[in-house]
Amino acid sequence: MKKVLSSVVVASAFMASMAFASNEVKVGSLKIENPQARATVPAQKMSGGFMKIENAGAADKLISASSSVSKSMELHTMSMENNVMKMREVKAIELPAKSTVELKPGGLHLMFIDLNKQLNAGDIIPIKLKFEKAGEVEVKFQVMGNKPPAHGQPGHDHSKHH
Ligand SMILES: [Cu+2]
Repeated sequence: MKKVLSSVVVASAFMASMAFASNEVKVGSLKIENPQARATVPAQKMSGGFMKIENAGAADKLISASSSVSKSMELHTMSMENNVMKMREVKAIELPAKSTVELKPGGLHLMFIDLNKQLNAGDIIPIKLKFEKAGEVEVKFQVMGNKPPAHGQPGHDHSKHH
């Protein structure tokens, strides 16, 4: 993470650190921390979004997400089936009372479907999240990730994802 920052946005390191500092959003009894999206290579149509959701109150659910950079967004889970990592869509992401749920690579995640632009490390992508009880909130996701490989080939992370 530090390496990406220093090589890509040396000049705006100060602004980047400010973006990180404000990277925590509260809505109702939920606190959303460290929202991140994964960088893409040109022509890549999907990517993943990750965050940590702390629920200090009663049980809630994340029921949908949307952004202006993709046609739609889905809620996904990933699991091992016959030694192969598989993703599938889930209707909602459960947020049990007084617990923390982490969306992270290899597990639950947001999925950008049909991206209309490339996501570059350092970009800020506003995503609207809708919770059953807490309602709607816009969260700024920071794009993190590897620099696109030299020949426009998908990186190892992406080939695994789809
Ligand atoms: Cu997915």
